[in-house]
Amino acid sequence: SNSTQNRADRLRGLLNPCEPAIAMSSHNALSAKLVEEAGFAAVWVSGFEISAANAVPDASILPMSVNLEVTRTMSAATNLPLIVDIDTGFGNAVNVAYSVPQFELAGATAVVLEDKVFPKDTSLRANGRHSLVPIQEFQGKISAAKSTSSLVIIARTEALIAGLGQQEALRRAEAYADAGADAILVHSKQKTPEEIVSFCKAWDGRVPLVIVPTNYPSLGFDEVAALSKVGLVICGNHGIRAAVGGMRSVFASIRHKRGLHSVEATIPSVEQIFALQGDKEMRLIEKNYVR
Ligand code: SPV
Ligand code: MG
Repeated sequence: SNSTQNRADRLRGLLNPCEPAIAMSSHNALSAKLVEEAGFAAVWVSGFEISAANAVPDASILPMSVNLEVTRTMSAATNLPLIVDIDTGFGNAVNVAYSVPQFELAGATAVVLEDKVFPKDTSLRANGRHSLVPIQEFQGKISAAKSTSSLVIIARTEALIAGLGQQEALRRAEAYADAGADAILVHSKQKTPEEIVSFCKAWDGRVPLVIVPTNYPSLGFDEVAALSKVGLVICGNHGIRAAVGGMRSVFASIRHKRGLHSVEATIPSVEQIFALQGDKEMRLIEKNYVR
């Protein structure tokens, strides 16, 4: 079955520090289907990607309803666990107690809640606004998420992003695990893996870690597995970057070669898009029921 509980149980089983699961980013139902087709274990419902797909910055600008609708359509289109980025939870613990059950109803499997102040700024931007809420306040938000849903709750600390150092990152990660988080996402924007590797080595393993190696792509999945601390690796924004790269090159070619001939053999056929849309299934319904 494909129920929320079923996907949550599957995801808990996947969070194995000896063999980390890999989630691929996505911003709509079609890209989520491509994540599934490629064989990834889970879909990362990226706030950055959904913002980018709407041509706005990743800074608490879109209303929650947009992310909810993306989650709903993905849940209908795929069988994979959906790890949904809910940023700060759209406010304080009261907002979390409202938003998390909404994402559960929409088909989320896990939510990732980060310790930034609302409205958040995106993590990877140089000189971004990275104020964090106090530890106790964030523990309250984790408890609110746990007590209002049966989702996998992943608590994310931005302590390294904010430049507060490993001790503060560890202090926060421990406090969030103690508040009931099922896993801890620790984010880094260093261009090399040392900061994250050092954090992983210092982590006592009370819950699995989650990492997003966008800025330190030299850290391969096998090296992550060898650390025995990380249960999930998130590929943070490769769906939208692939989409932008693909469209740019096809659009430029059509403009400059003055016709569609230059790209026809290199892009997916219309039939391939039909297949992703579930056209075959619809034809069957048509045959059986349309009179
Ligand atoms: C996202 O993909 O929305 C993330 C990861 O939260 S990052 O953009 O690196 O903060
Ligand atoms: Mg995000």
